Amino acid sequence: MTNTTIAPEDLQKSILQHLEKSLGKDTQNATLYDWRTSLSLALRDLVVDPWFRSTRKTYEAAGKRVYYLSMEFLIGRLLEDVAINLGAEDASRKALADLGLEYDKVVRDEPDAALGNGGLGRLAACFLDSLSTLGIPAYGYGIRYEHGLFEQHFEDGRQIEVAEGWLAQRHTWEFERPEVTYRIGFGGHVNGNWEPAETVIANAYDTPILGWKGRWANTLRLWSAKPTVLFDLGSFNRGDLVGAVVPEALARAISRVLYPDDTTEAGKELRLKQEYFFTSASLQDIVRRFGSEGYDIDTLADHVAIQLNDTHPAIAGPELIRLLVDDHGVEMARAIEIARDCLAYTNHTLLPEALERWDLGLFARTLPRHLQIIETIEADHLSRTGSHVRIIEDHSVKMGELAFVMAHCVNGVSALHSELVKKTVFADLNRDYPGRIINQTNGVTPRRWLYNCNAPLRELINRTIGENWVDDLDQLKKLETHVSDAGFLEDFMAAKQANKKRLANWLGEQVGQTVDPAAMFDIQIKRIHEYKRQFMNILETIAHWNEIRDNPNGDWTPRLKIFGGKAAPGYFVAKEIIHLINDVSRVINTDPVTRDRLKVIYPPNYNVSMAEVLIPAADLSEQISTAGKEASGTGNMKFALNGALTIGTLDGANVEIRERVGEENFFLFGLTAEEVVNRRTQHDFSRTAIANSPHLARVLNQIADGLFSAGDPGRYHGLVTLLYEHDYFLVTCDFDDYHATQNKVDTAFVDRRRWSEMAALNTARSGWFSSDRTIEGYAKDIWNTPSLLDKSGS
Ligand code: NBG
Repeated sequence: MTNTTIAPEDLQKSILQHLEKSLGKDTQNATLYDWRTSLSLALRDLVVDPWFRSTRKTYEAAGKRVYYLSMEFLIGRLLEDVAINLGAEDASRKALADLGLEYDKVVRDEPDAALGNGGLGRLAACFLDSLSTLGIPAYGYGIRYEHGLFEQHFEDGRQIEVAEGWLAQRHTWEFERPEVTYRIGFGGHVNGNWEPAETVIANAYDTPILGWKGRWANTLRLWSAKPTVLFDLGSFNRGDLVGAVVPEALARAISRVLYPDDTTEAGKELRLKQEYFFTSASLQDIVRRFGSEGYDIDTLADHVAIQLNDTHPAIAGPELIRLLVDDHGVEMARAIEIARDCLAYTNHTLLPEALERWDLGLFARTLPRHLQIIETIEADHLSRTGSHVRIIEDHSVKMGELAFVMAHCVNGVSALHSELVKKTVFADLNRDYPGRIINQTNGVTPRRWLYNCNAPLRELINRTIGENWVDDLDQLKKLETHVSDAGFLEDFMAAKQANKKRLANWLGEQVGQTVDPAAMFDIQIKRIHEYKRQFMNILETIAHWNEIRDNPNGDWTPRLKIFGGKAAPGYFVAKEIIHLINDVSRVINTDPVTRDRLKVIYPPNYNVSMAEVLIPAADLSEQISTAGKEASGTGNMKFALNGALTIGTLDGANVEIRERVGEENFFLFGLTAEEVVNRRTQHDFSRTAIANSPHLARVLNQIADGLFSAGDPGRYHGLVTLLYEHDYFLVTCDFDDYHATQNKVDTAFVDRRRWSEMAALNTARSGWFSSDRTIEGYAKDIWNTPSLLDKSGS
């Protein structure tokens, strides 16, 4: 074990030195930013050693590296991550305290690195953490967006998007590599060789990703776009000041912003360029590194495992073939084989609108050489398999099919999802390539999502079963024997209560709302989408409100409903749902009859750091998607791990969570994936469901009458009509079961002993949802990459 322990005095010395020498400040003038940066630099110094050590070991082992290509890495803050992995949290606290500073305040000053939209990006960040913890040599490759995911503000309850600016401040964790650059071409013609019309430079920035106990560190390499010519001096000298900066502006546009779409295809030329930009830079880098080790190009797949995180980097197939054929003289048929042996693809959604397709004209204009190669890939695929599945069809290039055909392995992200991938989106390709589709159920890193975000529970677990669970999460099972112990359960609930108090304070600070920490904290946090059914949740909230008003002296379990999440800026219905939630919250929270029993809060700008405060405080986790639509979910795992009970459908990883925590410790409701498909074929299913549900009918009438939109009664006409006419996500059909199940939750919450047992069992039985387990699965089943940590763990 090589836990880098550092004495608080030494750390303090280093902090002060960085304050002076790296930032040019003295203690009198230092701001919070200066202190945070100095602490970060002092800790970063300690990361360099394990980082170099890992690189040396990787070269010595001469084995295989994993390359994780992802358009998104939703990292959040890094300071605490580094501190805990170094075992330097206490030292940091102490060093700062002696300088009159509070550690928690300093770490909260760090802006979130929000280089992702949601689950897919956060999964990539968890995977980096696990790859380093497991000591598997790996690089994450992505884009260094200047602006991460937009900031969400509410104006009169409506979502307003504001550009995010995490790089306005120095990003302390990265190392710029001005010498690591590649040329990326676009457009032009192919006359024997590809002659691009336009070229930009991809420039590398490296962030070390440290694993648990500092035993290993991998690299996250993000690409920034730069112009080949910095400045057009000719234009400038002619007095054309704007024209002089145009080339630079155009080039930089490529890494300027993260597309704020979640599961819908952007359909923009810039997006295609972004995808090719980072994929090409990464592959050039991979091939260069491989070459520098002196291997024969024919053995590339023995040393290189490339994982495509969704279809965004699917251009990797043709690009790798292009590099092999055009630059290394490999014969085309062999190049296709080599590329396929290197590549694997993860599918993250079944929503048809999210499977990328590029207009053929746009594609041909932007990547003419790649189009030729794709035609060859397609011909090869058709002739080998006799398949009728085309990659180029209906005047478009289908990236899902391309990724599938060019990957030696395709995986889904939960057991149910992987089966549906086989039966639906890739049914034909599954027949053409039997066995190619496998499952790797998602996971989450226990370092961030339990150890760091939930100190009270962490301490209780450490006291009860020791500390080895942090990188061996199955050990949480040992807690099961304590669940019959009343003292343990009391401590478990005390930890939950401490987290709820912390959240109550946070809500007071952030949204100026006072909440009762004894109420049930019921939380739904995720992107706003029709299939995730925040709509159903708010409708049920109104039904519950009605019930309390009808019987104000009833014995109601007090509830705090919390919503969090952003909508894609162009997703009109999702934005209407946000507006409705905010309108409903205003009415309910000011109702003197119900106010002590029901409250709805929607803090704006949900992000990773907010999740870290919300999840440990949850009693109830809302995982209520239409069955068959949520590929996996990972928030569901974080909640269960932190001792929240789930109310959920049989969708995504909910199925596996329920199997593991036990069906008696999970509130199940709703149609199954199969029933959903059948129900849609029934005539007028939503009108029938509404007619049969007095609760729902009443709620919809209230909304339609403008009860929540005084002065603008027609505001939600569209949303209500949607349910009557095109309730594709079956809100109306699942409503009654959801409502009845929520009532069961209310009753269950009152039995404190039983509830605490159920909550503790959720924690004890969620160890399997560690992303360490997921990565071990990928390493064994897809990559064939062993850990390079010694048996002793160093
Ligand atoms: C999301 C799914 C989630 C899943 C994550 C990570 C996309 C395209 N998909 O259900 O919606 O948990 O991926 O696999 O963002």
